[in-house]
Amino acid sequence: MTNTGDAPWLSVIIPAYNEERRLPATLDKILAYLSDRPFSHDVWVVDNGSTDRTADVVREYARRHPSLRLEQIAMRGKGVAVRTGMLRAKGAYRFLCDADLSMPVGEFERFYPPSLKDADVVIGSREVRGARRFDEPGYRHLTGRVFSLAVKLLVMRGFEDTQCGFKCFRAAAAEDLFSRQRFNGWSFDVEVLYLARRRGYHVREVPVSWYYQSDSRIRLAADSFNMFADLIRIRWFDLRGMYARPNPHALPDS
Ligand SMILES: Nc1nc2c(ncn2[C@@H]2O[C@H](COP(=O)(O)OP(=O)(O)O)[C@@H](O)[C@H]2O)c(=O)[nH]1
Ligand SMILES: [Mg+2]
Repeated sequence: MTNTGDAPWLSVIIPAYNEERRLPATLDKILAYLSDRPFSHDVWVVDNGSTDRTADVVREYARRHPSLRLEQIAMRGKGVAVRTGMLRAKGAYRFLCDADLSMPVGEFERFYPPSLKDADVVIGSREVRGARRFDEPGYRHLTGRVFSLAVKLLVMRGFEDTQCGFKCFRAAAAEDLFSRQRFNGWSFDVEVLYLARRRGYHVREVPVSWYYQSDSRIRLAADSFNMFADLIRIRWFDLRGMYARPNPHALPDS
């Protein structure tokens, strides 16, 4: 079933930066999977600043798949791309999915009803019991664990893996959280989860089977430094009352 104007049940949001190579396989799997589901859906690819054929790939697929949309914005960063998708999409559930689809698409259903009925936010985790990781180089896992420790020390306890690229939000939670969060880059996940806690949403971590994909968009040294700085900014922003009301600039100009 495809969406014909009314809000779909599920909106899938895929941030994409120079993903012409990884996107086709991902779109094939997701679109095939969704077309067999009993619920309505749409899929949003949010491209900001790709210098390859990412947008053309999406346009080609959209000709055959009316549920697929291309959203293009000028500002760089995964955070602003995800925020734009989360606030523009209308799905009752809004599902973030990285362009490299590093988890079997069949595991999508762990993130929404009937699997999980009363969670507002469901996040994939590569660290909780039942999770499996494949092919990940030791240094990447270690970097992830160090970041996770920094999150615990500087921001909040209780999450083993804030950075997994699969997260699902009930519509009201998506709108509330993404209209408040500020980061445009990689650390938006931590900020959103901090706000989710702070605002009393029911957050669940579910295990995923995660397959490491080389060819990351992360520049490990430079991005790690910025991400640590952002962790400190979260508490500072909160102290200054910046999360008390929606950010008037949450949606960038197209
Ligand atoms: N739209 C957009 N997406 C981005 C940007 N940076 C990263 N992404 C996307 O974020 C997701 C995760 O990136 P990836 O390179 O797989 O990171 P890793 O899995 O943590 O190594 C992918 O879907 C990327 O295309 C950006 O600046 N804009
Ligand atoms: Mg990845």
